[in-house]
Amino acid sequence: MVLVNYADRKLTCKIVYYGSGESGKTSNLTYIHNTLDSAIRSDMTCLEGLNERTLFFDFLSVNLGDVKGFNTTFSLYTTPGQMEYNAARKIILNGVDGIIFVADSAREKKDDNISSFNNMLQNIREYNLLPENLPIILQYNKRDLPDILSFEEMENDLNTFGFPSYEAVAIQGRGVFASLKAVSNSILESLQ
Ligand SMILES: Nc1nc2c(ncn2[C@@H]2O[C@H](COP(=O)(O)OP(=O)(O)O)[C@@H](O)[C@H]2O)c(=O)[nH]1
Ligand SMILES: [Mg+2]
Repeated sequence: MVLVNYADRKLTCKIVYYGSGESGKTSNLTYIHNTLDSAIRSDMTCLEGLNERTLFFDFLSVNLGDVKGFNTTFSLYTTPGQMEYNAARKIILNGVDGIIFVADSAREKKDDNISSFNNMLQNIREYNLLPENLPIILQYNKRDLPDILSFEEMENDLNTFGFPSYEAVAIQGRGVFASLKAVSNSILESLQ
Protein backbone atom coordinates (compact mmCIF):
# COMPACT_ATOMS: atom_id res chain seq x y z
CA MET A 1 0.00 0.00 0.00
CA VAL A 2 1.84 3.06 -1.28
CA LEU A 3 1.44 5.92 1.18
CA VAL A 4 0.58 9.12 -0.63
CA ASN A 5 0.59 12.41 1.22
CA TYR A 6 -0.97 14.98 -1.11
CA ALA A 7 -0.51 17.88 1.28
CA ASP A 8 3.26 17.37 1.50
CA ARG A 9 3.55 15.80 -1.99
CA LYS A 10 5.26 12.74 -0.52
CA LEU A 11 5.15 9.12 -1.67
CA THR A 12 6.40 6.18 0.40
CA CYS A 13 6.70 2.64 -0.98
CA LYS A 14 7.55 -0.49 0.96
CA ILE A 15 9.85 -3.13 -0.51
CA VAL A 16 10.48 -6.40 1.30
CA TYR A 17 13.47 -8.69 0.73
CA TYR A 18 12.21 -12.23 1.25
CA GLY A 19 14.08 -15.55 1.17
CA SER A 20 15.46 -18.39 3.24
CA GLY A 21 17.96 -17.81 6.06
CA GLU A 22 21.42 -16.72 4.83
CA SER A 23 20.34 -16.25 1.21
CA GLY A 24 21.82 -12.73 1.17
CA LYS A 25 18.99 -10.33 2.07
CA THR A 26 20.99 -8.32 4.60
CA SER A 27 23.94 -8.23 2.18
CA ASN A 28 21.72 -6.46 -0.38
CA LEU A 29 20.81 -3.75 2.12
CA THR A 30 24.39 -3.42 3.33
CA TYR A 31 25.62 -2.89 -0.22
CA ILE A 32 22.93 -0.28 -0.93
CA HIS A 33 23.71 1.45 2.35
CA ASN A 34 27.45 1.50 1.69
CA THR A 35 27.08 2.69 -1.90
CA LEU A 36 24.54 5.50 -1.65
CA ASP A 37 25.41 8.92 -0.35
CA SER A 38 24.22 9.45 3.23
CA ALA A 39 22.24 12.45 1.96
CA ILE A 40 19.73 10.15 0.24
CA ARG A 41 19.63 7.13 2.53
CA SER A 42 18.98 6.52 6.20
CA ASP A 43 21.23 4.68 8.60
CA MET A 44 20.68 0.95 8.49
CA THR A 45 18.73 -0.49 11.39
CA CYS A 46 19.31 -4.13 12.26
CA LEU A 47 16.97 -5.42 14.93
CA GLU A 48 17.89 -8.79 16.32
CA GLY A 49 15.22 -10.68 18.22
CA LEU A 50 15.83 -13.23 20.92
CA ASN A 51 12.78 -15.34 20.30
CA GLU A 52 9.92 -15.69 17.86
CA ARG A 53 7.84 -13.10 19.64
CA THR A 54 10.34 -10.36 18.95
CA LEU A 55 10.04 -8.70 15.61
CA PHE A 56 13.39 -8.45 13.92
CA PHE A 57 14.44 -7.24 10.55
CA ASP A 58 16.82 -4.87 8.80
CA PHE A 59 15.57 -1.51 7.64
CA LEU A 60 16.93 1.12 5.29
CA SER A 61 15.16 3.97 3.56
CA VAL A 62 16.26 5.46 0.27
CA ASN A 63 15.06 8.81 -1.06
CA LEU A 64 14.68 8.99 -4.82
CA GLY A 65 13.91 12.69 -4.89
CA ASP A 66 11.21 13.98 -7.16
CA VAL A 67 9.09 11.50 -9.14
CA LYS A 68 6.32 13.27 -11.05
CA GLY A 69 6.00 15.99 -8.46
CA PHE A 70 6.18 13.70 -5.43
CA ASN A 71 9.16 13.37 -3.13
CA THR A 72 9.53 9.59 -3.24
CA THR A 73 11.00 7.31 -0.60
CA PHE A 74 11.48 3.56 -0.66
CA SER A 75 11.50 1.75 2.67
CA LEU A 76 13.49 -1.47 2.41
CA TYR A 77 12.91 -4.30 4.88
CA THR A 78 14.34 -7.80 5.19
CA THR A 79 12.41 -10.70 6.67
CA PRO A 80 13.93 -13.28 9.00
CA GLY A 81 14.43 -16.40 6.89
CA GLN A 82 14.33 -19.19 9.44
CA MET A 83 11.19 -21.28 9.22
CA GLU A 84 10.22 -20.71 12.87
CA TYR A 85 9.81 -16.93 12.39
CA ASN A 86 6.71 -16.96 10.26
CA ALA A 87 4.78 -14.59 12.53
CA ALA A 88 7.48 -11.95 12.09
CA ARG A 89 7.58 -12.49 8.32
CA LYS A 90 3.87 -12.00 8.06
CA ILE A 91 3.91 -8.75 10.03
CA ILE A 92 6.73 -7.34 7.89
CA LEU A 93 4.68 -8.05 4.75
CA ASN A 94 1.86 -5.85 6.02
CA GLY A 95 1.39 -3.04 3.48
CA VAL A 96 4.05 -4.38 1.12
CA ASP A 97 4.27 -2.76 -2.34
CA GLY A 98 6.92 -4.96 -3.91
CA ILE A 99 9.06 -8.00 -3.10
CA ILE A 100 12.58 -9.01 -4.02
CA PHE A 101 12.80 -12.75 -3.46
CA VAL A 102 16.46 -13.55 -2.76
CA ALA A 103 17.26 -17.17 -3.60
CA ASP A 104 20.54 -18.86 -2.71
CA SER A 105 22.09 -20.38 -5.84
CA ALA A 106 24.03 -23.03 -3.88
CA ARG A 107 22.92 -26.44 -5.11
CA GLU A 108 22.19 -27.68 -1.57
CA LYS A 109 19.78 -24.75 -1.01
CA LYS A 110 17.33 -25.88 -3.68
CA ASP A 111 14.70 -27.14 -1.23
CA ASP A 112 15.13 -24.16 1.13
CA ASN A 113 14.48 -21.78 -1.76
CA ILE A 114 11.35 -23.62 -2.80
CA SER A 115 9.91 -23.76 0.73
CA SER A 116 10.65 -20.11 1.32
CA PHE A 117 9.06 -19.15 -2.00
CA ASN A 118 5.92 -21.16 -1.21
CA ASN A 119 5.85 -19.62 2.25
CA MET A 120 5.96 -16.15 0.65
CA LEU A 121 3.06 -17.02 -1.67
CA GLN A 122 1.03 -18.28 1.26
CA ASN A 123 1.74 -15.21 3.37
CA ILE A 124 0.88 -12.68 0.68
CA ARG A 125 -2.35 -14.56 -0.08
CA GLU A 126 -3.27 -14.19 3.59
CA TYR A 127 -3.23 -10.42 2.99
CA ASN A 128 -5.53 -11.02 0.00
CA LEU A 129 -2.76 -10.04 -2.39
CA LEU A 130 -2.36 -11.93 -5.63
CA PRO A 131 1.22 -12.68 -6.67
CA GLU A 132 0.35 -11.86 -10.27
CA ASN A 133 -0.76 -8.35 -9.24
CA LEU A 134 2.15 -7.55 -6.92
CA PRO A 135 5.52 -6.33 -8.24
CA ILE A 136 7.76 -9.32 -7.43
CA ILE A 137 11.21 -9.97 -8.80
CA LEU A 138 13.51 -12.93 -8.24
CA GLN A 139 17.17 -12.51 -7.41
CA TYR A 140 19.36 -15.59 -7.89
CA ASN A 141 22.16 -14.67 -5.51
CA LYS A 142 25.61 -16.14 -4.80
CA ARG A 143 26.40 -16.79 -8.46
CA ASP A 144 30.11 -16.75 -7.42
CA LEU A 145 29.87 -20.02 -5.47
CA PRO A 146 31.48 -23.12 -7.03
CA ASP A 147 28.55 -25.56 -6.96
CA ILE A 148 25.45 -23.68 -8.05
CA LEU A 149 22.13 -24.47 -9.66
CA SER A 150 21.97 -23.35 -13.28
CA PHE A 151 19.84 -20.33 -14.17
CA GLU A 152 17.38 -22.66 -15.94
CA GLU A 153 17.09 -24.95 -12.89
CA MET A 154 16.30 -21.97 -10.67
CA GLU A 155 13.74 -20.70 -13.16
CA ASN A 156 12.11 -24.13 -13.15
CA ASP A 157 12.11 -24.32 -9.37
CA LEU A 158 10.88 -20.81 -8.62
CA ASN A 159 9.61 -18.93 -11.60
CA THR A 160 6.31 -20.50 -12.59
CA PHE A 161 4.76 -17.00 -12.60
CA GLY A 162 7.32 -15.59 -15.04
CA PHE A 163 8.56 -12.80 -12.75
CA PRO A 164 11.58 -10.78 -13.89
CA SER A 165 14.68 -12.58 -12.59
CA TYR A 166 18.25 -11.39 -12.00
CA GLU A 167 21.52 -13.08 -11.18
CA ALA A 168 23.46 -11.50 -8.35
CA VAL A 169 26.51 -11.56 -6.13
CA ALA A 170 25.22 -9.36 -3.34
CA ILE A 171 28.48 -9.20 -1.39
CA GLN A 172 30.14 -7.66 -4.47
CA GLY A 173 27.11 -5.60 -5.41
CA ARG A 174 26.44 -7.45 -8.63
CA GLY A 175 22.72 -7.37 -9.46
CA VAL A 176 21.82 -5.44 -6.31
CA PHE A 177 20.76 -2.17 -7.91
CA ALA A 178 19.35 -3.93 -10.98
CA SER A 179 16.98 -5.82 -8.66
CA LEU A 180 16.05 -2.73 -6.69
CA LYS A 181 15.45 -0.65 -9.83
CA ALA A 182 13.32 -3.37 -11.40
CA VAL A 183 10.97 -3.62 -8.45
CA SER A 184 10.90 0.17 -7.89
CA ASN A 185 10.01 0.85 -11.52
CA SER A 186 7.36 -1.80 -11.41
CA ILE A 187 5.80 -0.22 -8.29
CA LEU A 188 5.87 3.27 -9.82
CA GLU A 189 4.31 1.97 -13.04
CA SER A 190 1.53 0.27 -11.06
CA LEU A 191 0.65 3.69 -9.60
CA GLN A 192 -0.05 5.35 -12.92
N1 LIG B 1 29.78 -16.13 -1.77
C1 LIG B 1 28.75 -15.31 -1.50
N2 LIG B 1 28.34 -15.14 -0.23
C2 LIG B 1 27.31 -14.31 -0.01
C3 LIG B 1 26.66 -13.61 -1.05
N3 LIG B 1 25.66 -12.86 -0.50
C4 LIG B 1 25.71 -13.08 0.83
N4 LIG B 1 26.70 -13.94 1.14
C5 LIG B 1 27.10 -14.48 2.47
O1 LIG B 1 26.05 -15.31 2.95
C6 LIG B 1 25.90 -15.16 4.35
C7 LIG B 1 24.48 -14.74 4.68
O2 LIG B 1 24.23 -13.45 4.12
P1 LIG B 1 23.14 -12.48 4.73
O3 LIG B 1 23.08 -11.28 3.86
O4 LIG B 1 23.39 -12.25 6.18
O5 LIG B 1 21.84 -13.39 4.57
P2 LIG B 1 20.35 -13.17 5.11
O6 LIG B 1 20.14 -14.17 6.20
O7 LIG B 1 19.48 -13.49 3.93
O8 LIG B 1 20.21 -11.75 5.56
C8 LIG B 1 26.94 -14.12 4.79
O9 LIG B 1 28.06 -14.81 5.24
C9 LIG B 1 27.23 -13.36 3.51
O10 LIG B 1 28.54 -12.81 3.48
C10 LIG B 1 27.12 -13.81 -2.40
O11 LIG B 1 26.61 -13.26 -3.36
N5 LIG B 1 28.16 -14.68 -2.56
MG1 LIG C 1 19.67 -11.07 7.47
